[in-house]
Amino acid sequence: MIDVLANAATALQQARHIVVFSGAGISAESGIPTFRDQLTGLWARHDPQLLETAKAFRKNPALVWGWYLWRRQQVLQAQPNAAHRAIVRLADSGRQVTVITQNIDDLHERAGSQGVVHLHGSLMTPKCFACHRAAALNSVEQSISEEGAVVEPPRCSHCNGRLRPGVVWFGEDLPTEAWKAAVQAARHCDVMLSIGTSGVVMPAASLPDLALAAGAFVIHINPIDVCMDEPKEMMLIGDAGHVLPALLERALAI
Ligand code: BJW
Ligand code: ZN
Repeated sequence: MIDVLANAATALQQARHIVVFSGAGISAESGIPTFRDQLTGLWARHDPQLLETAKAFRKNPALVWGWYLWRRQQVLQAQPNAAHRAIVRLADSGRQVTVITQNIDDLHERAGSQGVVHLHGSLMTPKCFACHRAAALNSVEQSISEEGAVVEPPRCSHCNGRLRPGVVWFGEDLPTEAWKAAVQAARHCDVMLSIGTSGVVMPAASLPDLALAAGAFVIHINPIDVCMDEPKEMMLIGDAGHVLPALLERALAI
């Protein structure tokens, strides 16, 4: 670990453009559950097929809307953690830092990161299921929701369709501009920090491959080994809230 940390610190020190590619694990220490962790992940207790697909929404919109209201409430009550904050210090050090997240929370933004690219949408931007128009958050029912609550979704002010969360479910395309920006950044970075993702969901999971193919270093931070064993990959085992600040301290004394 010490050698890998030293090598990762050197790569970071020499980088001009750094991409931070984050997944659910970066928000775990803020109290937001991941998806696939076996004991604590959302999908250990909830069937994603019943809650996180367009088919599920068509079948039971109130169950799905209630589920996302509850998750939004969890996020609103959470605070950015040491890893989110460390990324802001990294950007403040004068390097070009592009934050690409799979997460639908706003913890990067609340820590102070700017221009965050959301590949899987956001809990904060509902849209119409029928006409796809974005709906302002203040037009959306703000009621506090319990886990398992069933809440009828509000209606679109244009077409009276049901509002749905502005997130990307399986089988749906990623937002075009976000995906283009992510590919562009992955192809032009010197280092990608891939933090807290299991790397199984496509096409997001292909971004580290793109960065490696373009000659960048990819530094993974995760309590479990997610390395693909490519020559320019490095694996830092541990929680993001500990490992990332330690890495930045070593690389940049920040
Ligand atoms: C820590 C930590 C700590 C814990 N510190 N780390 C075959 C090939 C290519 C594609 C496909 C394919 N078969 C099917 C597909 C398509 C599909 C896909 O990829 N499926 C695979 C699962 C097989 N992809 C799609 O459908 C995507 N769209 C698409 O491809 O469009 C084109 C198309 C159209 C039509 C048909 C087919 C294709 C869309 C994907 C949308 C993903 N949506 C979700 C839900 C979002 C809304 C919501 O939150 O409810 O996005 S699924 C879920 O997974 C969520 C996440 O963003 C995403 C990734 O999860 P993530 O972040 O990696 O979390 P976990 O839980 O998996 O991992 C957490 C990690 O953190 C773990 O490693 C922990 O160890 C670690 N950790 N504590 C650091 N303290
Ligand atoms: Zn509408």
